[in-house]
Amino acid sequence: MNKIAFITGATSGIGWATAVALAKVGYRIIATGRRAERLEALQKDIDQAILPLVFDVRDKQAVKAAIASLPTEWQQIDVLLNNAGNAHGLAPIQDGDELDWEMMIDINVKGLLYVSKEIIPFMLKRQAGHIINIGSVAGKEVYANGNVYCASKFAVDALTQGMRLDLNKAGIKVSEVNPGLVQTEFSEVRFKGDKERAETVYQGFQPLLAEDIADLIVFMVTRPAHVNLAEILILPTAQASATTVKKVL
Ligand code: NDP
Ligand code: 8X3
Repeated sequence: MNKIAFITGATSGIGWATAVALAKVGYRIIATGRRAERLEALQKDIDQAILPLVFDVRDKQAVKAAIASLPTEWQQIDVLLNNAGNAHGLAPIQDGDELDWEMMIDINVKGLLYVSKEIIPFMLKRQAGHIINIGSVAGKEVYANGNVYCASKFAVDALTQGMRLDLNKAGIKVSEVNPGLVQTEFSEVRFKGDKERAETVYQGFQPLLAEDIADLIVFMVTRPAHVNLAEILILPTAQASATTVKKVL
C-alpha cells in the first residue's frame, strides 16, 4: 500500500495513536503539531519514515507554508485527520476567560478550516480522499461549564455536514468521530497543567484509550470505496451521556 494520511495533533493522544495505527496498516504519515521533539519521538514509534510538519493551526500563513512545502511524492493525501484541538478551561459563561474562548475557536474551528482549505485541492485533483473530523460527544450535547468548548465542537459537527454536502460530487468521503471521555493530555491542557485535577476526570471508571479511537479510524478508512461511516459516537461503556458516567468508587 502506498497511501498517505495527514494527521493534525499527532504529538499526543488520539493523533499519536492514530499515526501509529495507520502506519501499521501501511500508511505513510504526515505528522503535524507544534512540539517538534514529540514528532521526533513519534518517528521512533513507527517503522517507516514519517514526514513531520511543525506548525500552529491558528497561524493561517504557517499552515499554508507548511502544506505548500510538501514534496510532490507526499501530496497524494488519501486521509486527512482533523484532530488538533483541546478544551481550555471549564467555567460558567459569566466567568469565562476570553483568551480561552479565542484559543478554542481559533484551534478547534478555524484551524480545522485552514488545514482543510489547503488539503482539499489535492483531493479535488484526484477526485478522491477521506476527511475525518474529530468532533466530540460535547458537539452533540452541551454540559454545564462546557459552553465555548461545546460550541466549538457543535461547529465541527456543522462543518462536517457542510463539507460532506460540498465535497460529495467530487467523490471525497467526509466523516466525523465523536468520542466521549478518552484519557489523553486533554484534561491536563483544559486545567492548565494541573495533573492531579486532570486525573480525577478519569477516576472510578475505565475511560477510552487513544488506541480505541485509532482502531476505529483504521476500520473507517479500510471500508470499501462505496462505504462511508459518516458519523460515529464512541463512548466508554461506563458513559451514557456527556455527563452520565457510572463510577465505581
Ligand atoms: P491531547 O491534548 O492529547 O492532544 C491534542 C493535540 O492537538 C496535540 O497533538 C496538540 O499538539 C494538538 N494541538 C493543540 N493545539 C494546537 C495548535 N494550536 N496547533 C497545532 N496543534 C495543536 O488531546 P486529545 O488527543 O484527547 O485530543 C485530540 C482531539 O480529540 C481534540 O480535537 C479533542 O477536542 C478531541 N476529543 C478529545 C476527547 C477526550 O476526552 N480526550 C473526547 C472527544 C474529543 P501540540 O500541543 O504539539 O501543538
Ligand atoms: C472531550 C470530551 O466530555 O471532556 O470532548 O468534553 S468532554
